[in-house]
Amino acid sequence: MSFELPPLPFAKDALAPFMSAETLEYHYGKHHAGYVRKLNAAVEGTDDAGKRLEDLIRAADGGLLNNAAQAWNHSFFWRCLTPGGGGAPPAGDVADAINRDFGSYEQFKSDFAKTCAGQFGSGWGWVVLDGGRLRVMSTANADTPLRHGLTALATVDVWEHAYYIDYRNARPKFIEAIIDNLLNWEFVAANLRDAALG
Ligand code: MN3
Repeated sequence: MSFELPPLPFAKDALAPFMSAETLEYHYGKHHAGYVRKLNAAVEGTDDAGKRLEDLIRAADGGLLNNAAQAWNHSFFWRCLTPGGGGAPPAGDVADAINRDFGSYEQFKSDFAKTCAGQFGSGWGWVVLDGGRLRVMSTANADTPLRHGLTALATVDVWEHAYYIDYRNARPKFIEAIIDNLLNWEFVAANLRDAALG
């Protein structure tokens, strides 16, 4: 296996009731694992097998790109979640950047939730660093900020498989639950620091 399915950074039942163990059994154990399996099948015996996943995503296209990007997006997504997370970020660089670029945490939350909910069909909502400023955006299907020269700081998976077990069709409720209860601000802060260091 060239590319590995990273272990979840929390126990499968640690995010309940906001994200159930059953959702993680399917979302991580079937969907994410499936993208990694298909990616490995596609690169087996090729030069791509030895590449860094990020480099592969920047250069790939077609089905290879879709599986590589989904592998990366999901690994990133799990790290954006933590039990006891969410709500306004603690005082520090992330809180300062949110106030600078959105005016307030409440405005940020509203913009991020709307952007995530408004993605038509499958995709991802993102907080990205774009020219030194934070902004929110969404991408369709497997598309990822890496492909647009942007640095991802946080994401919410808004494919139906992310929320259908726990929230049925209520995508906005799922998004609000993540933003209020699970968002891992320490991981966001680390991403912002890494970007500043280049
Ligand atoms: Mn997913």
